[in-house]
Amino acid sequence: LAGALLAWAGGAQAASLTVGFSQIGSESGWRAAETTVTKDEAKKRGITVKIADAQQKQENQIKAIRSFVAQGVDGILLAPVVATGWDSVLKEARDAKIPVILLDRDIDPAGKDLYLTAVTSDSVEEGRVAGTWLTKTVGDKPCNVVELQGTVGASVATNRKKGFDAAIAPHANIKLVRSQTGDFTRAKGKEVMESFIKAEGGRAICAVYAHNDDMMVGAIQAMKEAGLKPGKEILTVSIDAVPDIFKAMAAGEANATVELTPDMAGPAFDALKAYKEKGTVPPKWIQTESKLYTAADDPMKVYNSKKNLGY
Ligand code: GYE
Repeated sequence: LAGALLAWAGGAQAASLTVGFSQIGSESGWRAAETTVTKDEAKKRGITVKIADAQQKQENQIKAIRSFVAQGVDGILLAPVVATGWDSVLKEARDAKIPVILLDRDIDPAGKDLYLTAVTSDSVEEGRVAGTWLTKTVGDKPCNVVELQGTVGASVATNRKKGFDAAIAPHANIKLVRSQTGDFTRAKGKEVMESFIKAEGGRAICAVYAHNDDMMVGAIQAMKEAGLKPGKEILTVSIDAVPDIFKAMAAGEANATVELTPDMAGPAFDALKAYKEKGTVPPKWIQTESKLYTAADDPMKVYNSKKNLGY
């Protein structure tokens, strides 16, 4: 019996996976939730996950990947801070036969054969959903829009701009008057919004589009401090669906958000397990949903339901 138990324990051990996760940092509430969910989803599957926080720097991500390769992990999750500059390090992982799965952001299309699959939303579609909501809400009134972009060079920043621009393009009454990066953080969102208000005059701004909710929360603060009424005088639409934006909606200070699940690791772990254990090759893209919420959707109820999602 002891022998059998030992053999069983040995077998179980051999089957459990060790995965390295090169995380960007904790710039937003969504990102922090993604990290929490990653730990939970690993635990559920008996996977050991090693998380390296890159503090927003690609060079730290490259170092982390090299260290995961040196440790001989079974797989690597990568949330790429920017879209370019991954070729050589991902080739090193491929040479070591360690599958890489992208989480929540893409790399340049040229790098397609350097990763197993990508778990992301359709970030062009997110921008389109946000822009379409705005065109419907504004109707044919003239509307000057300011935009807070995500991190420069991040696939999601490029794409969220692209989708939004495409949605408003046929509407001559809607004009994008200012657009600048707020790096996905509350502090920069607030700072950039303050400069927009100064440059345009608060009353000349009809709507704010932010590539994430955290920047919008900062922008809402800036508008209030300038004596403006976000959600009433100035429309807001952003992306992520973090709990605090629902609080703002409930207070009448925000109008709309596009939801992004923080559970990108769950599907990634499943794909990795199936690949390692059965040789199943996943589709190149595992797409998550993009759902619009507005202040009409019982924001406090949504706020409360977010609590067990890593927030
Ligand atoms: O929307 C934002 C974050 O890459 C999808 O990064 C992610 C984005 C997310 O910091 O809040």
